[in-house]
Amino acid sequence: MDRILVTGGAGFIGSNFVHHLVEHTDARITVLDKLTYAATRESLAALPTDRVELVVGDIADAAAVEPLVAGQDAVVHFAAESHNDNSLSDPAPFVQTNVVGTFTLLEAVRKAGVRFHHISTDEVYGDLELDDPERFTEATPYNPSSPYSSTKAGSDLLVRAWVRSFGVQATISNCSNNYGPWQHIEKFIPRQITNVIDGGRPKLYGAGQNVRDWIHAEDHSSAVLKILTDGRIGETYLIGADGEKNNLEVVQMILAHFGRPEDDFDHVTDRAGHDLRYAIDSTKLRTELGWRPTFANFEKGLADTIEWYVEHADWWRPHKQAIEASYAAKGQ
Ligand code: NAD
Ligand code: TDX
Repeated sequence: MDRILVTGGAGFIGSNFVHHLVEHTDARITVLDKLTYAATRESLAALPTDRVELVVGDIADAAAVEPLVAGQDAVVHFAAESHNDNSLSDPAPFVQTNVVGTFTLLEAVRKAGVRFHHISTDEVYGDLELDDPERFTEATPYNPSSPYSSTKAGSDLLVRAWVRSFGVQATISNCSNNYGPWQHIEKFIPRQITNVIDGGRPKLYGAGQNVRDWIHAEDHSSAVLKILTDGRIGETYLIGADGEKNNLEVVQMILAHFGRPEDDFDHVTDRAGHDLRYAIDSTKLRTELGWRPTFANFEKGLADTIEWYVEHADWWRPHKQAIEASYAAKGQ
């Protein structure tokens, strides 16, 4: 694949993926990104301009999307509204970007006959009990809880229908919670790291017993590239790195890193409809495609990420106060 279009490539995971492509392939990469509040041009700034081009545009704008898609060997689709809490305050952009945007891209790849990989989330499967011995697999029924996850579920189903009805050459991956550099500070791990750096206290929703299955964004990227090159058309692959931790454990790891007492955090108002536990069984990806994560040690990956936020305070600090004010207005 010589030419790859990456939608949402100026966001957290998309930009990590663009870095991964530059390092591990010879492809020329076009990033299509609307540059919403969640995007950052800085994340792409160090990349060679003869390999990576940024086009500012909306994935739901067919007139902008179709000519861009037509010249590509593949489209890897990360662009989305991605934050559950925002989807509870205002679901409209989630429906527009995640559903209508994905539909617009599918029509473009259908017309141009271009390979498509759709990035999705484990949240489409709903949640698990804390003591459930089962984890999510590709056969788990869809049962999304939030406006965000329901729009991601809707977009996955559109992709499946376009494969079956129109023969679109597509694959889907559903990944667990990512952490790593360039994650927006509205999200759990960077919010707590930056609270502590600035001398504040982490904010735990409810009792902090909710479990997330953490994977480093670099491991997500290597899995997506593997599926793009070796995955079977029409298939879904779950991506996860056996990283289950409850939120309290993660907060206490962050506090310990800074030498702060383990109870130096606040309990705040819980998220409405808060999913209890996500957990991924990635056997299919590992056995069929031979993929393995490289960040096997979460504590080490988290420590690297904390140091990254310490070193990149110029990037996040200008936005910190406004984000905390909007959480505080909701009692969070
Ligand atoms: P993000 O919010 O950090 O970045 C999203 C990017 O998409 C931003 O650069 C934004 O400007 C762009 N975008 C938004 N609307 C757009 C539009 N209409 N047209 C063009 N660009 C638009 O998100 P993220 O955390 O990097 O997530 C990327 C993808 O991975 C999403 O599809 C998300 O559902 C999925 N995912 C995320 C996680 C996670 O833990 N963050 C886990 C599994 C799957
Ligand atoms: O301040 C907080 N305190 C807190 O306890 C925040 C922001 C979150 N939380 C909790 C809620 C969740 O249990 O931490 C957990 C993680 O929260 P988020 O970072 O908002 O992630 P989550 O809702 O799990 O969704 C993420 O993973 C799946 C991504 O945002 C999605 O895009 C992805 O699909």
